[in-house]
Amino acid sequence: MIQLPSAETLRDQILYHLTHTQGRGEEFATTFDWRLAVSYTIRDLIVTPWMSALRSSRDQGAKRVYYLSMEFLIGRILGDAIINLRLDDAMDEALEMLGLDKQEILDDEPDAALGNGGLGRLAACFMESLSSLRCPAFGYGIRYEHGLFRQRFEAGQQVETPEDWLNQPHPWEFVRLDYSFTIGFKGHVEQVDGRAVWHPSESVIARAYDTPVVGWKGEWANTLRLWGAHPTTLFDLHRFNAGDYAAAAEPEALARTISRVLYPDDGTESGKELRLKQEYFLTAAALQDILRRFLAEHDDLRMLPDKVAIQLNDTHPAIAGPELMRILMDDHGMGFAEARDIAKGTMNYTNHTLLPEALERWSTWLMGRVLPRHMQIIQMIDEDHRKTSGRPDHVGIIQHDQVQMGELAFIMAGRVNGVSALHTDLVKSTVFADLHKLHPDRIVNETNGVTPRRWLRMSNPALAGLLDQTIGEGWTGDLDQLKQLESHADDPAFRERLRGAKRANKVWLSDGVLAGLGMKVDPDAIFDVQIKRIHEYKRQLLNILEAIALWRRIHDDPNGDWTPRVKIFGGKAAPGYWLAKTVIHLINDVAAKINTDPVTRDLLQIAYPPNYNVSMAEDLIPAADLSEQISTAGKEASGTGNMKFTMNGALTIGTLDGANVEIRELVGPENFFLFGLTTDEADKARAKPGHARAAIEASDDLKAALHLIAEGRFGRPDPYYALLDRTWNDDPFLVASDFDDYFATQRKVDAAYRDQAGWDRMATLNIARSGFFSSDRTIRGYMNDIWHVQPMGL
Ligand code: 26V
Repeated sequence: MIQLPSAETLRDQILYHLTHTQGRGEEFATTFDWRLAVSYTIRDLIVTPWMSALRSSRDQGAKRVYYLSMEFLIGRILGDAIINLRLDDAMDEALEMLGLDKQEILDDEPDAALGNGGLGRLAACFMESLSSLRCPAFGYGIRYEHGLFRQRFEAGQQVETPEDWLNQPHPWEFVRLDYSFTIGFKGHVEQVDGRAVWHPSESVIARAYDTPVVGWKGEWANTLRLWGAHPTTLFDLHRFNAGDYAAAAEPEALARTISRVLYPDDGTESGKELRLKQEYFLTAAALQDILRRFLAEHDDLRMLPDKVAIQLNDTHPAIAGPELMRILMDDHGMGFAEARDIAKGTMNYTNHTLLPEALERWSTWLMGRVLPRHMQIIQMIDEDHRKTSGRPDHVGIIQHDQVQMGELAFIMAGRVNGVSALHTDLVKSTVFADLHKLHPDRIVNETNGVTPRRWLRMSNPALAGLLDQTIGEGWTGDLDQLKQLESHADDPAFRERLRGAKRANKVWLSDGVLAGLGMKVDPDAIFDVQIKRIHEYKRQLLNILEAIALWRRIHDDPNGDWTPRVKIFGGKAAPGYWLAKTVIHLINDVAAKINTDPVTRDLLQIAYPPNYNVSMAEDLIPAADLSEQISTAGKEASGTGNMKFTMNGALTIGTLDGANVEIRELVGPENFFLFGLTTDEADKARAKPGHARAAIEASDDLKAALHLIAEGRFGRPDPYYALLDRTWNDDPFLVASDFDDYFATQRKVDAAYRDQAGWDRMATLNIARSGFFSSDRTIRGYMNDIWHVQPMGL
């Protein structure tokens, strides 16, 4: 057990850091100064378990886990660290003594938005669970100077501006000048005495920036090591002396470009050279660091698989296979087969998407130019696999002059995993069907999870307090204990308190985010929330069309028995994703019309706060009654937002897609609003010519909604013609086919919500049965099935 400091000690430490670290007197201190002083105070308390974790891992020669990810969507750190150290009460007291507003201090921290969406946020939850479970681990990523772009709306349309979180001191990181590695690109390969020698023609320095990630109860902290790119030569002195200052600074500018900005594409493979360089930069730096640490403790590289488990978060770092083989063969003189077996024994790959446009492919030309030696090794790996597996001709890494990174990752991995039961089945039967047949034991499932510390204890103190009082605090570190709530589902007093907690969260959201949009909403209306990246397959279009149809119905019968509803959207579109941007525009246009309609205003409202991010999710999820998980079946690999809503007592309206399937099974089908085609039915429907047109003709509600858009009832219709045309004539994501069932199911939601006791009972059972979706369970699965590592003793 760690010794917790008192409120007085915290206060004194904050004042110490304000003066001596921040260099400010109390009377001059801004919120920013105070926030840094508080952060340094908390950081001091994390450093102790961090150092002892690093020491004991080394002393015990522990096997370590390395999580390689191009994205870590961390959000804010301070509030989460306070919770994990269990200092919330003491800190409240300390800040009160100092006359400071805690919320204002927490809100001053910029989100670390080093990720696009689900894949990056999963990596952040995993880092927290790895520490909570005392699994020795490092996360490796890129220290992007600019995280995911900021989103504004202008005349209803998305406008992107650069994100700038490092434009101020970042108190959580430690720069490690001694851990700097040279990363080469391009150049040529020479054969010297039968060995290949790569002579890169460009190089940059990867410099380590470490952030400790503290686990629940503050007993253990692992390292998130983000690499920043720096020039090998600072500037060109010749050019400087000749007076050409811009040219003199060129080498520096070029090098830094590599860690300058996060690619915001999320699901479209763009084939850009800079992206490939970023991927290799992360991977090569991580591998040099992993081997440096391994060789400091062991001398036989054949032991690598016993001491090192590398997890590739999607194919983005999949160049790790060839890179590790290159080091083993070219630098350590190993033969191909031995190097291959060591690499395969060390590496594992997680697949996060089946969408063909998101599967990474690099032209052999680009790969050969940027990484000439790796291209050779990829060809050797492909040829070796062809010979040893007896595969059919259409299977292989290189197809049509492209390096298919999924195939490369699969072939170089000991284990390949999907992220939900359904997704893993589809991985086996679709993208990797041929490879699965050749390697039937390789693919395993690890259903995603989320950390209950951030997503319940921190973000929903009202519910967390009720849980503590009802079943004790043990659920925070052992989410299965939520099961004990089941016996309270029929207790009216408990349900009353649950409703009170939800209502308080709804009022908080209304007074904060929604009031900020100039909206006044009824906290007793259903809060219906869809927050995620804007993507065709996620079907925000289905949701907004339902809103239009409902609006029309209310108009036809304004005195009908309607259940008031506030629909809330949040999410960004990739800057080049035209269709997604059109959907954003449509949602805003429809909102502008409906929200000012005196006839329906009290029954239906639409809110779309801009710049959705982790912090906004923390405000929205606890206030949600209804969670929209309405992707076309077979398209959402897992979803993790769906799990957060369930834990926070929202009910789900959803399709049989991703982890929705498991959520529904666990909470019980009677406590889940299911609609829509299954994966098989969707595939069949899509194959029928004219499927969308037929569905639209058969649905008065949908037809009317589409006509209202085309008639210009929500502003000028011309921006929407192409979208409407696609919905009528193509509709690959089956918005039309699923519409009527969705609309009808929403009316069931309306009815269910009016039965308060019934709704609260369902909400209680959703919470009680959500324990499975803790990322602690997921990480235990990876530890047992994939990494073969044990939690460390203290
Ligand atoms: C792909 C690309 C392609 C190159 C440009 C940048 C970029 C960035 C991200 C991606 C992959 C997106 C895949 C992804 O985020 N998948 C999501 O993973 C979640 C965690 O497993 C899962 O819950 C979501 O269902 C799945 O969509």
